[in-house]
Amino acid sequence: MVARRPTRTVMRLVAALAPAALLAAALAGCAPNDFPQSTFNPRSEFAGMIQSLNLQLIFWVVLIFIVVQTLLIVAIVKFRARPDSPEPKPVHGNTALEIAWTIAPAIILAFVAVPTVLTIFKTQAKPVRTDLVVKVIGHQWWWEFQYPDLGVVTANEMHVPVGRTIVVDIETADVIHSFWFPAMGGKRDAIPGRPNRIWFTPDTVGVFPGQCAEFCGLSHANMRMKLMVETPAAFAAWVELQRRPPAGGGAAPDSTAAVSAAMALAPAPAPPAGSPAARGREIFGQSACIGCHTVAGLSAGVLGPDLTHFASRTTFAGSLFENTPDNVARWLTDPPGRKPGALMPNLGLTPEQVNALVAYLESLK
Ligand code: HEC
Ligand SMILES: [Cu+2]
Repeated sequence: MVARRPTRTVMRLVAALAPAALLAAALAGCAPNDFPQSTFNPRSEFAGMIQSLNLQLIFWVVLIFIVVQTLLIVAIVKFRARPDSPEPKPVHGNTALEIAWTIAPAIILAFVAVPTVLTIFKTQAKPVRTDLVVKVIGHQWWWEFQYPDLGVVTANEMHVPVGRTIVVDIETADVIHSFWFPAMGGKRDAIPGRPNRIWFTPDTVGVFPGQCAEFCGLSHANMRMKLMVETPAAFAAWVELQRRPPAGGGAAPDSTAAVSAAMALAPAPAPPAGSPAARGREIFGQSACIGCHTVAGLSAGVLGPDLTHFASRTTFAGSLFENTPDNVARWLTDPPGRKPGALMPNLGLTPEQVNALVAYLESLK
């Protein structure tokens, strides 16, 4: 029995629709706003250089594609075998042809190589200006940001002023990570024992997502971060807040005490005695938290993120969760259950302890 073959009409329909379907699939990649981590939305001079190189290469690639496909189609149609056509003449040993198809690719490669190498030199060069230095330290699986000249330490959300050249010194506390904000430009690895550096000048105010770009273990995909590009005034206000001693008192770090005084910034008021936040502070100060976390004036742990101004951050745990009381409560109840492999253990806290701790953490503005 002969299998039924699709009718000609069906075949024609498929042939007509296939290119349309392919085109639709290809064009779906062109909606820039649906892909916040797209590399095609440059927002700094560094990312602009990569974009321009990319477009040049795409130009040559498309040109080559069109030329080759045209020749191929012409050859198929024009020289196809016909019932009475003679044997084709062999071209083996044709010196002119062989020279041509050696030189042509060499020229094409030169058009690709020269802009590529130039861009590598430009993006690897020393920064022309340094307006702000940020030291970023990759940890399994979160990011630490230190501002050595401002006395600020924070995690997972990097604040920078727009239009200023940011020099980022990249280090790691454990394995290899890679620092990558697609809107700002290329990736740069955080390698043990080998400080790395990248610089860029953000040109647009906004929040840009980033992410570790070098596989670094179980929660590599959950090692995200945010770049908050702010007006210089908003950035200065953020810095002021970050330098303020935290709620709950404790001394401000020495270097910042004088500055806060000069800025007339009073320490945030301590949580009123007997309040859930005060109870939370007490639990925090008496449990394992202080071994891993810093809250200025209270503890000095360095295994986990600095929590001095935890409530001023919009997300936590590698920018994985929105910073809401519910999410923080769920986190404290079982960190590795919320984020696979998280290096903060489940401390077996009771719901009362969790609620008090959440109240305390959310008071750390
Ligand atoms: C053994 C060390 C350790 C202990 C003990 C510990 N933590 Fe953590 N904590 C971490 C690490 C590591 C992270 C980062 C986890 C990640 O994002 O993968 C973290 C993250 C956090 C975060 C999210 C911070 C952010 O901005 O991303 C909070 C809040 C937190 N811990 C609170 C606490 C509290 C409260 C306690 C005490 C009840 C505690 N931790 C005990 C290591 C610890
Ligand atoms: Cu990583």
